[in-house]
Amino acid sequence: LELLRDVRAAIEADEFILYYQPVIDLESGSVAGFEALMRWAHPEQGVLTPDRFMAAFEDQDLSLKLGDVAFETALKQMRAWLDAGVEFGRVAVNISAAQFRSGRLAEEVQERLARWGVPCDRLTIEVTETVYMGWASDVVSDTVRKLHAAGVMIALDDFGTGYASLANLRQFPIDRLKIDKGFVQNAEDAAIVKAVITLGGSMGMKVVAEGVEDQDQLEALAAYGCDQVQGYHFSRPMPPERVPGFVDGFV
Ligand code: G
Ligand code: G
Ligand code: MN
Ligand code: NA
Repeated sequence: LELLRDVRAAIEADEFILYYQPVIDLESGSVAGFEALMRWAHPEQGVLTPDRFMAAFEDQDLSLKLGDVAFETALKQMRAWLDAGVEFGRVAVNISAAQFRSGRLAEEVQERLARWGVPCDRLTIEVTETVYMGWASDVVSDTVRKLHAAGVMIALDDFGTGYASLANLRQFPIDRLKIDKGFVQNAEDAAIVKAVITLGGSMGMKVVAEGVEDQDQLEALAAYGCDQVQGYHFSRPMPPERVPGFVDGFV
């Protein structure tokens, strides 16, 4: 309760910011884009990760407010990078279940993109398997369908940790399948990782491996035909001011 009160005050004080983690395209060897990850720039405790304020994402009202902050912050940042000629590719924003509840998320996102003058094809939305399979699947399906039709890319996050089957998921227009880092990091799950990459490819989705921390993991993923990778091996999530330098220095 105290945490929720503090989060509410911190939203008012603009203490929530986004860090950006690069997503690397293995075929071209270039930066495909960045995932935007929320951080709390706490005045006393420093930069906090979401595990320190997870309860806020579970609160309906606060998770809507944080969702607004994430979108506005990401779009403002993309506008600035576009103006400065920074080749950031696409930015992926994580969406929580609460944000679908209004039934107007697709319209809201398109209004925001238009307001900031950011093209739809600069944005990816990440939705977890649990959200797809959870509350009002038809609302989620309808929303992602509209966004996909407008050119926003749709990524299925944390794939393999929930209970969705690929057969269920065929009703959603999914562009990217993100294999959860748990599978990527466990050598015993190599067969699962391989199978997901093959299956994703045959369903017309690009597959992104999360949590790549070392060269061995990277080489295995490349051998399996994984399309894109993300993880500490390339970079931890970074503050936006480090993005232009990362893009310039990445070969
Ligand atoms: O960075 P990491 O500790 O950065 O993030 C932890 C979890 O918090 C991840 O599951 C991530 O998807 C989630 N998360 C990070 N930023 C956001 C956000 O802006 N919105 C939502 N809904 N979840 C987020
Ligand atoms: O949105 P999602 O649940 O996919 O959030 C990604 C989470 O994974 C974030 O907390 C991010 O900081 C974290 N992360 C990104 N790369 C790595 C990595 O290589 N190793 C580990 N342990 N965590 C990572
Ligand atoms: Mn994510
Ligand atoms: Na994930």
